[in-house]
Amino acid sequence: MSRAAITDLYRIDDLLSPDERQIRDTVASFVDREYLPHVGKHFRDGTFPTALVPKLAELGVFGAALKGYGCAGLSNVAYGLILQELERADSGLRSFASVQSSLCMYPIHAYGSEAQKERWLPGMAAGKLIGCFGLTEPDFGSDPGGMRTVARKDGDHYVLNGSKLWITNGSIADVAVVWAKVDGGAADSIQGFLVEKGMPGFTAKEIKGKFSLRASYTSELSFSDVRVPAANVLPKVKGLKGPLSCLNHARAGIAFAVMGAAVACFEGARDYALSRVQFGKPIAGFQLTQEKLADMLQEIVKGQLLGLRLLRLKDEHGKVSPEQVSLCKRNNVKVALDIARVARGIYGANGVTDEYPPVRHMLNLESVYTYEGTHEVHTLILGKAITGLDAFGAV
Ligand code: TGC
Ligand code: FAD
Repeated sequence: MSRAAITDLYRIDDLLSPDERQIRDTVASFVDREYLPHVGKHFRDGTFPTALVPKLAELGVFGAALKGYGCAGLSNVAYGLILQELERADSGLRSFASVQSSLCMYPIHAYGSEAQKERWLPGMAAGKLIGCFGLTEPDFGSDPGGMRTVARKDGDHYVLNGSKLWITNGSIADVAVVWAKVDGGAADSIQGFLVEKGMPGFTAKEIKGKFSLRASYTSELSFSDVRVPAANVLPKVKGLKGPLSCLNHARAGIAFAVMGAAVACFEGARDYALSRVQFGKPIAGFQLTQEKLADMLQEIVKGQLLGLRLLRLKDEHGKVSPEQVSLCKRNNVKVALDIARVARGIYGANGVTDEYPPVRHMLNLESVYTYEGTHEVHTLILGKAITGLDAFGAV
């Protein structure tokens, strides 16, 4: 059986349309050719491959599932397949695409004025403008409703003060979708502001020292009396459901995407185990190694089917529920992380170097386990859906 055939043991390919297979294969070839030979150096140097952005745009990657404004208008399944191929290379590349598409273009598309859509979306789809999404703050991560960033109305402007932390793409973004409480209100006053690079009082500083997602820029955003025109407020949504609905969109793609990292680790470990000889035979011939490979493949097949079903539901119904998303994000990120760890072990000492991919994927997936709702947050979202009881807060 060929390598591709064993990875797709359940012929999940047959469940995809010809168009979906074609875009998946196009992005896969691009990643193999343009990024895999260089990803190790980017990870080691802590740099993001900005030169790939316009090329990815040409393939229709950014805002792929959005309609109009220069976006490709593909299915959510196609979008998920694209993300999976980017993730197979590195979660950093996939994070860039997730944030650009689901967390910046999506809110502008769903909640923006016509003028905002015309101004930002075509440039973002073309990869000429970069976006980021500022929700998390130093003291409010899992509990964003407590945020302290505030916007005070002042004539035809809002005056923004506060800070956001751990913001992907922050230091390279042309526009930041920043969520803030308006006029000292509660969580139901939260609105989205399009803060533009260069606005006086707005700074974005890269966070150094990450051992995870090194080939991705993560930043701290600060706002000190930033005067944002009222025309830059997203007019069609108010309250915490604004940012959370964007997360729903992003999490669904990520939940499917992480299977790309799992596939990279599985295929790499299988190849390595077939070629590495100890005690006179390939380590793939030992039963203990075979059990590891069997467990990996089993979880990949299950995760692929789960992710595909989630995105098909999204295509069929136009949306998916938070608990449907949580189940898939919670399962697939955990199994991808487990697979990366086991693959790392199969490579022995070689597995701790960046010459082979598993340790890079393993480190990246630690961030994915935490961002877009931690594993525990998704457990509690499911727990609430199952029992009707909210286990999040103090009350
Ligand atoms: P709660 O009272 O439950 O809800 C407030 C309002 O929001 C609605 N809602 C949702 N709407 C759409 N999608 C969802 N997933 C939603 N979840 C809740 C809800 O119906 C309600 O609406 P309304 O009309 O009644 O006002 O809010 P809560 O304060 O109890 O919080 C719930 C909780 C903990 C689940 C939520 O805050 C949460 O998900 N926390 C995790 C925060 C998080 O995921 N942050 C991610 C930041 S962005 C990021 O990580 C990007 S990583 C880079 C990359 O993607 O590559
Ligand atoms: P905390 O919320 O402080 O959680 C710490 C621990 O406590 C976790 O294990 C958590 O699960 C647990 N915990 C919290 N509450 C509960 C509870 N009720 N019950 C049980 N356990 C609980 N944010 C953005 O807004 N935009 C971005 O672009 C972005 N990009 C990121 C990129 C990277 C590389 C990383 C690492 C993070 C990024 N984030 C971004 C932030 C991310 O969303 C947050 O880190 C995440 O929401 C968790 O918040 P926290 O780190 O403050 O952890």
